[in-house]
Amino acid sequence: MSYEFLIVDPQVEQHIALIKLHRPKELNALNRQLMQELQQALQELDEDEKVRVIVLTGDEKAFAAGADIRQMADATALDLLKLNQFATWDQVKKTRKPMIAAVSGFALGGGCELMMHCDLIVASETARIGQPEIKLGVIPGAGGTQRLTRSLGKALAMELVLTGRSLTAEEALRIGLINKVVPVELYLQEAIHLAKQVAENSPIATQLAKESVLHAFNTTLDEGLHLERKNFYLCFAGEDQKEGMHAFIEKRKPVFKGK
Ligand code: DAK
Repeated sequence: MSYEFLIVDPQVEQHIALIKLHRPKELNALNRQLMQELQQALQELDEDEKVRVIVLTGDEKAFAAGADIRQMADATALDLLKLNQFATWDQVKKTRKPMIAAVSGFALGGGCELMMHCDLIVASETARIGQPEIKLGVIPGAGGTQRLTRSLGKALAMELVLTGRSLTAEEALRIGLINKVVPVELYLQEAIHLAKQVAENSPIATQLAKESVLHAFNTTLDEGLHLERKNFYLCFAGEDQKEGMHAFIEKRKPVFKGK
């Protein structure tokens, strides 16, 4: 499958796929076609048994500077309702495999929201992260008000959403929005390195772990504990759990097959 606004490598390393947003002149602004292509690529990679982890990146200057303002500027509320753009974002949300964002430069508006859909985030020192929608007369539309509040609490989320100011990578790291900051020449390499650590583990367990952690944002403690327990039991349905535990007992490295 070839794409106009994405570069996809389903095997950048063993078990690791790379999706690069590729609309460089517009700072990877997320127009409708790009989002449809992303939906398609994520769906294919999520179904590809060889892929265990997906790394999502842009380029040095921008991860993504937000949804395409030119495409939205003259839309009416009914246009947006009919276009139902949330459908493409839903695919990002429902991707079961762990996703790692490798972020450099601008991650603004929809770009910040796309970054927050990822499970781990590695940023370059140049990253600028924020929700500037308020300066355009609107509010975040792809989860920004909810995900920032759940990650950072009310005070910081309010400040970012009401002022539109962006965070440096260091600040984002300090407040726990992202996982790592590295020099710009290393951000993609570091994200792939992190992906390799995840990909060494059982893909069944990593998917169940992802589902369980994300559930915590959406439910009561008792409900979350209930799902965790069920997912723990489910790990015992496959060979990977036997391999992991017997490898420990036999003092060797486990080889997980995703079975
Ligand atoms: N949309 C369209 N074009 C953009 C863009 C964007 N978001 N960001 C940058 N560009 C374009 C610029 O127009 C410019 O194009 P030309 O003029 O050269 O043709 C080119 O990219 C380079 O940008 P600049 O010349 O502005 O570059 P600078 O380095 O001077 O400034 C900047 C970089 C990132 C500070 C600046 O470009 C900027 O402020 N960009 C806009 C950032 C922003 O406000 N982002 C939030 C957009 S609203 C939804 C899902 C998601 C959303 C909404 C609904 N549904 C599912 C319904 C999300 C909404 C948003 O993200």
